Amino acid sequence: MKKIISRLLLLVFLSLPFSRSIYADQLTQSKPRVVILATGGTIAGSAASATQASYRPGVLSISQIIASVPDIEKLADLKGIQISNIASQDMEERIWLELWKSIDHLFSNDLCDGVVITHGTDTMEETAYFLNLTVRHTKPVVLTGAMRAATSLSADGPFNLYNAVALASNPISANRGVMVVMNDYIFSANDVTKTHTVNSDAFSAPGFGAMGYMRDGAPQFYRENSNTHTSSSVFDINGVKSLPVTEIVYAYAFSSAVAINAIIDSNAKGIVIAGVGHGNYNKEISKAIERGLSRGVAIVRSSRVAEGGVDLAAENYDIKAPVSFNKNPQKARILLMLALTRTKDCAEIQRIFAEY
Ligand code: DAS
Repeated sequence: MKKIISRLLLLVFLSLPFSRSIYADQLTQSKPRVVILATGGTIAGSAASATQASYRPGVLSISQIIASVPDIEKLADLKGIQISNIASQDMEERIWLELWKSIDHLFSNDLCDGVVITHGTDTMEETAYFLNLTVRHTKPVVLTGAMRAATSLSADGPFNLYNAVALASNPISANRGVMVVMNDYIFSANDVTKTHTVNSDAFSAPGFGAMGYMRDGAPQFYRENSNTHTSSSVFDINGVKSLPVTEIVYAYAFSSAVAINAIIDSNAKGIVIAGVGHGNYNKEISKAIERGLSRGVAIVRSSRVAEGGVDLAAENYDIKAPVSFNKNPQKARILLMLALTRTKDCAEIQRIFAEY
């Protein structure tokens, strides 16, 4: 009886003019528009044979890469733009600014519904985090790459790209911050990092875990990205030609202060300490930090340790350098660069690290 009633109600609903148009729209709805910005990396890599491990990154064009992925054109109306074709260890500030400008133009003029960036894996987390803090829109931006060259047996790039386009095409992906898709996992740009040098399962988010998972071309989200990002970010880099020079100093047993003092004497505006343990360092480094702070260099304490971050309850130091909380050194550097476009005040920098 219930079935008959629900069928009758559906027939009544579909007989109404407005529902027919809605229903018809859904049937004939045009595909989402996705732009793929290509920068290079292993996903564009080529090896001498399908089984050789070594390869050259940044060889194939984005049109060749798209053509190598069956069914990807069914997901969205695709447009590929070749921004660069480099190994991402050679990433440059000008490419970051060009990516930002391209995405801002595409979204501000409603020229697409989502953006995918193909990128080398070595610095993918950094480009993703930079865009997570500066692309002030809600539409999805998804980065992906590969750990095996495009010409390799069981290359992982084609399916990573398929997943990235599927994620960027899905309205449910909006307002989640910049994301990274690798090996079926969806990661937040906020906490993803590369944790294996060569394995195809190379990314994780220590202490946070993946944001979700791609299955059959659809995202299953486990959690939200709780830090401030994208459309809620204060960082406006429109018109910025270069970012404040910010370097990283790695701490280790009986580390000298040669590197940090050289950076202090250079034109650096900021330094991140990749400290041992809970953001610790020896007396040599401590003296150099004091010297840097007295010369107006902004210094933030992070840690070389993969998980746990650095909070203010650190060992007794008389130094007032802000801490990075859960930002690893390479991400703390990006946040400090952007913070320095707005302030040099220690307390304000610390507040920014607590929010982003
Ligand atoms: N060197 C690596 C890079 O371009 C290759 C890769 O994994 O994409 O980041």
